[in-house]
Amino acid sequence: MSLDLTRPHRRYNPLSGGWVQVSPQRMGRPWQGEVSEPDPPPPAYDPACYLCPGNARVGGETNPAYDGVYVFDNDFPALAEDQLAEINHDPLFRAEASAGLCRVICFSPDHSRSLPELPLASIRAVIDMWAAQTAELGARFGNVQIFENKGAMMGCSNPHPHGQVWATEHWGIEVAREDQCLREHREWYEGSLLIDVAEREAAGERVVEVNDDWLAIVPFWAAWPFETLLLPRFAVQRMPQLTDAQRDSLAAVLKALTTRYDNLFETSFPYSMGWHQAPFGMPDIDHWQLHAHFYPPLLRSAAVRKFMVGYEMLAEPQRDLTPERAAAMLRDACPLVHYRAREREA
Ligand code: H2U
Ligand code: ZN
Repeated sequence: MSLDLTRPHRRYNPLSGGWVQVSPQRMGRPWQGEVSEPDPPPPAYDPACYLCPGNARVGGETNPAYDGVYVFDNDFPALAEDQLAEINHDPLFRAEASAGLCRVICFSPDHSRSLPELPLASIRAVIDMWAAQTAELGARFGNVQIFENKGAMMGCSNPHPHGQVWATEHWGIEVAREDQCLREHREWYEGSLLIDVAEREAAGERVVEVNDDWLAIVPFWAAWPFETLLLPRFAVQRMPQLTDAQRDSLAAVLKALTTRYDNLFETSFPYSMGWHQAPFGMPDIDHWQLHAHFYPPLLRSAAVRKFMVGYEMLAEPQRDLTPERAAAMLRDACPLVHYRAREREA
């Protein structure tokens, strides 16, 4: 007898070693998102924005009149470049120096357009910058963490389209866990975990977006309601390895996926997203596969979010909406016309 996935069950995350509690029986009622009035887009230029071209930043510097992607050193970096490699060995109060640097990546000079609203060429330019930052910082640091925090709900106060890159000597626990899981999968099953997942999922019920090179799925083990995993359908460990054609097809998938997100509840969909790629400084990276995670907090509408509290803080994540249902909802959302484009035309 096989496991009944319509009843409470747990799913294993082979990429993190964690589990998620799934409670589909709590999804009895029909699941229609409340539609709130769409938020008006911000202006294309905001004189008060510290990321707009020509404006002063809080740190005192002035942004140039940039017209593409613009990167600068974070004026309030979380890491210091010059920390000596000291370790505090106290068994109870252990600490070590953490060296690294933090940069801010403005995706576009246009304050009003988030990633899905940018033309494909601009998204491609962001991808090229991600790859260039990876190559440059990978020569000096162990982990190059590229990410985007989007929306006030995720603690991002500025709608100007931007992401960040933090490069650190150490890997960070999420990267270290993935490294171990990817390595173990190769040892136990021989294949590459994420290539195997992409092959098994490519025509399945958890697909959100797919083209010849890329696949976006709500993973079987997703913890957040509309969490997605963006996978290459070919072997690649790091972003700088991507060819021109693979970067173009990535831009297309990113645009379609984030357009679906925004159209789902007709809101600029908040999330934290970021790339995982092979850490630097180790010789053997065959078990690695480049991929991106999207972790959006929304559950049922532009205003109703999922809270990871209570049982989830103390035991493990839980969800009612199944990943299969979430993928179907994202597939039903339009990938082509952004809701704000309709508003702009009106
Ligand atoms: P968010 O992506 O979470 O919104 O963070 C924006 C970053 O921009 C944040 O790390 C930096 C903050 O330190 N920042 C500057 O470097 N200069 C500024 O003038 C304001 C914000
Ligand atoms: Zn701005």
